[in-house]
Amino acid sequence: MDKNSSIGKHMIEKAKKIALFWHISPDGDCIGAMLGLGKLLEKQKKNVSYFVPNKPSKIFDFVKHIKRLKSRFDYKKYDLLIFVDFTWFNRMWIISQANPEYFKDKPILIFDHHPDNGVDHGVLIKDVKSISTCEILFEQTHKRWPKLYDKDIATYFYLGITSDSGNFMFEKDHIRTFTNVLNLLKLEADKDLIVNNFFRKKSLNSVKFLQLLLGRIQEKDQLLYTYYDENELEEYNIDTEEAAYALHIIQNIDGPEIVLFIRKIGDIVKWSLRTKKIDCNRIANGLWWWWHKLAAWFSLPVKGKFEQQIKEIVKFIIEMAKTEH
Ligand SMILES: [Mn+2]
Repeated sequence: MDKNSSIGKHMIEKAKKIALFWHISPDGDCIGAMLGLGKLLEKQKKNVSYFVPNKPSKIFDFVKHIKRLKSRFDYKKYDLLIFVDFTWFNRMWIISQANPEYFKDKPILIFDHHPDNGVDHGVLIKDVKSISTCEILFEQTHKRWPKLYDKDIATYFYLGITSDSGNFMFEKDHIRTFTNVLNLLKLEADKDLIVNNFFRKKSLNSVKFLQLLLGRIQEKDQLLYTYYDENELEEYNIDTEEAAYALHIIQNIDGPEIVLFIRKIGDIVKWSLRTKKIDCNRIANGLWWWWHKLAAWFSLPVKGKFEQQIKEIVKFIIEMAKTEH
């Protein structure tokens, strides 16, 4: 990573016009990484543009300058393209599928912590041991540009670390994460803003939707699940991020070994899987596209009746979990 870090530094120094990209369904890490890095670049008199494949959730409306992000890429000439929090082109498929040729010969710099690969060119600053892209960015940029830091930048990077770590619940390198977070707090990261707006605040509609999904819970052997169809969100005037509140609640239910949260989005069924002890990496062999030890996400095309498809996959997962013991 060190060699690529200095190449990356050189690429940034050289570039005047920079486009930053984030992945589809941006999360707190992605948003914090884009806006934090973007502000650091703007302070160096760079011309920075921000692009997203789809609009961020309403839950991020509290984030300063969130409206700077444009959801339509302009395909103009940029000296440098920077991807944060993803390596796969697929994670921003709306942009890359519209004109994949555009990206083929462009200088690309990537900051990421996911294990996936798939970019055929570009300088990769990747650390899969890190809990978040914001952590990598903070470590890389604070020692390089300490004087450029301000309260906003510290708050952006704090948002990424706290959201990707589930507010410091997930297993990773605690000493590293807490050291970085302590340094961000010393730089006046606004922890209260994030706790109040990101972790505490819920709309009444999202609570009512939670009620609906709790009513749908099914239990089978050591597995618990609930589900919804995207079409149901409109009635409640909430988006998928707000609907994910149910996952945060059901994954903490005492008892079941595996928790599944299933959503039908267009012609795709998306699955979030959480386990207590069973290693997702092992039971998921070949089926998922992203996992760490106790969590996995995967997508399957809609096949037949939604509820029937759920039953079949649930059965498959129960069998996989059994073979592991
Ligand atoms: Mn991340």
